[in-house]
Amino acid sequence: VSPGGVLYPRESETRDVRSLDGIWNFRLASETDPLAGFTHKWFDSDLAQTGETIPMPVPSSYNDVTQEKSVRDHLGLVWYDRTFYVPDAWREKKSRVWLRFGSVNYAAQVWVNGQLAVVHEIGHLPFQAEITPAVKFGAKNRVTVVVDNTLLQTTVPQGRIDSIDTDNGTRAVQSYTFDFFNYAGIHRPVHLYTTPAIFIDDISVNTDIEGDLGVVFYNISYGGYIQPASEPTCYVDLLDKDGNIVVADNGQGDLQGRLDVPNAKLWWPYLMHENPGYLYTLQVRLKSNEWGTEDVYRLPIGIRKLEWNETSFLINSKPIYLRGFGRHEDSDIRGKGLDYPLIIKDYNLIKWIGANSYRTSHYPYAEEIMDQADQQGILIIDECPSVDTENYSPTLLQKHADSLGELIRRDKNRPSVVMWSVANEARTHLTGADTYFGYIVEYVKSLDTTRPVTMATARGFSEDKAARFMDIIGFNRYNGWYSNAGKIDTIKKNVQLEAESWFFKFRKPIFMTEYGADTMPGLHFDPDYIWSEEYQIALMSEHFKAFDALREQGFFIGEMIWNFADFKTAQTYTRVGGNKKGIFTRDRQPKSSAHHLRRRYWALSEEIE
Ligand code: GCB
Repeated sequence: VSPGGVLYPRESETRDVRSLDGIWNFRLASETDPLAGFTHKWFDSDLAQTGETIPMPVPSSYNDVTQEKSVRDHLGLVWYDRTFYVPDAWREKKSRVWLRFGSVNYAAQVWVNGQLAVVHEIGHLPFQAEITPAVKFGAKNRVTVVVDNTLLQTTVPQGRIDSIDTDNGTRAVQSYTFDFFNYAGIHRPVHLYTTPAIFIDDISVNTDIEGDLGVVFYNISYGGYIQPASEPTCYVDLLDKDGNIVVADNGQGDLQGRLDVPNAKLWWPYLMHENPGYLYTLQVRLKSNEWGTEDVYRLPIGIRKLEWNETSFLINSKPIYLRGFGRHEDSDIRGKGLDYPLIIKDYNLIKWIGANSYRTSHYPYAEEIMDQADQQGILIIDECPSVDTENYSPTLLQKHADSLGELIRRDKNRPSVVMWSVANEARTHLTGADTYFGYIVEYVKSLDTTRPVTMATARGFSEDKAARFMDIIGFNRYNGWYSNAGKIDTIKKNVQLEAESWFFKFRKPIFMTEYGADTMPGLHFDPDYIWSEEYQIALMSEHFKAFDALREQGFFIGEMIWNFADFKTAQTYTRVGGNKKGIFTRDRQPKSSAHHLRRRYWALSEEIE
C-alpha cells in the first residue's frame, strides 16, 4: 500500500476541487505493436501525429460504448488523454496540486505533460499523486492514462491468458472463472484538487457509546511538513447535521484526541430508527504557525458501536438481522462506470423493498455509492476484489493484502461499513488456504479491530480451511439451482442443515450470503419450472422457510439474495445476455420476485425492529 491517505477530495476554504470528467480521447493499443504507445511516447507527443483517437466518456467502462467487438473484447492496453487548465491563482497561493482517480480497472500508468505521475494496480480502489512539479500554471496541461485489463494468476482478481486457434491464426484471449464481465477503463471520477503546502493527509475515527455519551476518537496525520519549522497543530470540532458546533475543540492542538458528545444522536440502520444514517461532521483544522497556513477538511462521521459474539451481531447493543442482497456495479452502456441517476435509483429500490444491507460483491464500490449508504443507513459488507481465489502464491498474497489495506484506508471511517469481506468463493479446500487466509485475517485485524471479518464461503464445511479465521461465516449455496435444479422440495432441509453444520463446527454467527435462481422476466410456467418468474418465487419461499426455522435457533443473522439486479457476464452457454438472478432487471424494473421479497423484508422489519 502506497504511503499516505486517500481522503476524498472535498472543497473547503483551503481546498479547490475540479472535475476532469467528461469526454476524453481514447485509442486501443496497436494490435501489431502493442507497446508502440511506450516506444513512440504517446504520453509525450502531439497525439495528432500518433494516430486517430475516438471520443470516450469518463467515468465509464469503454467496452459497451462503441459498435466494435474489438473494443468490447479488447485485451491489453488502451490509452486515454485530455487537456485541462491550471489556474495561475493556485501558484500564487503556493498550493499543492493533486490528481486523483476514483478507480481504473485493472492497472494504470498516468503522465502529466509527459512526466510519469503515478502507477497503480488493482481496480475499484482510488489512487492519487501530487503533480505540482509537473503542471504548467496559467496554461494548458495534458493528462495521459494507459490502462491494462489483463488478469493473471497473480492479479486480484485472478485470470488467465489462453491462446485460441482462429481462422486467422492464433489469438490471445482473457479467461476468468468469476461470473461478471471484466469491464475496464476509467470507471470513477477524476479530480484535480489543491491543498495548502502543509496539509491534512489522513483522518482515522473510531466511535463508542458510554451511556448517553457518544465518544469520538480521532487521529490526524499531516504531510508537507519540513523541519525545522515548528510542528503544525490541529483543532477538531464536531458539528451536527445542521452545522452547529456540538463539541468545540479543547484548544490543545493535538493530533489525537477524544470528543465526548452528550446525548449523542446515534447512527442507526434504515428502518430501525426514524432518522437512519445520522451523520455529524468532524471539522479538522491544521495550523502551521511558522508557515502561516491553514488546511480545513470536513469529514462526515456516524456514532455507532459494533459488537459480535458466538451467536449475534449487534449495532448500538441491538442484535441485527441482515436483509439484503449481493449486488454489482453494472448497467447498460456504461458497464461499471459511475452513474449518479443509477446510484440514487438503486438506493430508492433498496429502501422500497425494505432491505437494510448489501455486500459489495465482488469488489469495493465507488465512494459516491458508499456515501449514500452512510447517509441513508444501509449496512455494508465491504468486500475486496478477491474472487474465486486459488493458486496461492506469495505474490498473490501480497497483492490481496494490499487490496484490503487500500480498502480499509479508504472506508475505515464509514459508519455504514460493518464487516470486511476478505474474499468471495475462495478455493478454501486447496493446500495453503489455511496459512494464506490466516495471514490475510491477521493483516486486516492489524488495521482494524472494530469490525468483524467475514468471507462468502462456497466450499463445504468439512473441506474448508479458512472459515475458522472469520468472526462471522457467510455461505453461498444454490440449492434448487446448481444442485437439484427444479426440485424445490430439497431446499429447506439442505439450507438448514448447512447453516447448522457451520454453526456447530465453529460457534460463530452464520448468514447466507448468496442463494437464487436465474429468471427470465416475462417467462411464466405454472406449475413452476426453472427460469420462470414462478420458479424464482417458489425457490425463495423455500429458503424463507429455512431462514425462519434458523432464526429461531438464535445464531442465524441474515439472508442476502443473489442478486439485486441482472448483470453482464462473460459469454457462456449458461448465461442468456448475462446473469439473470436479479430480482430487478438490468434496467431496474421489478420481476415478480421483487414484490415477493418486498413483502418479506417489510414483514421482517416489523417483526424484529
Ligand atoms: C456464485 C458467485 C457469483 C455468481 C453466482 C451465480 O456463487 O459468487 O459471482 O454470479 O454464484 O449466479 O452463479
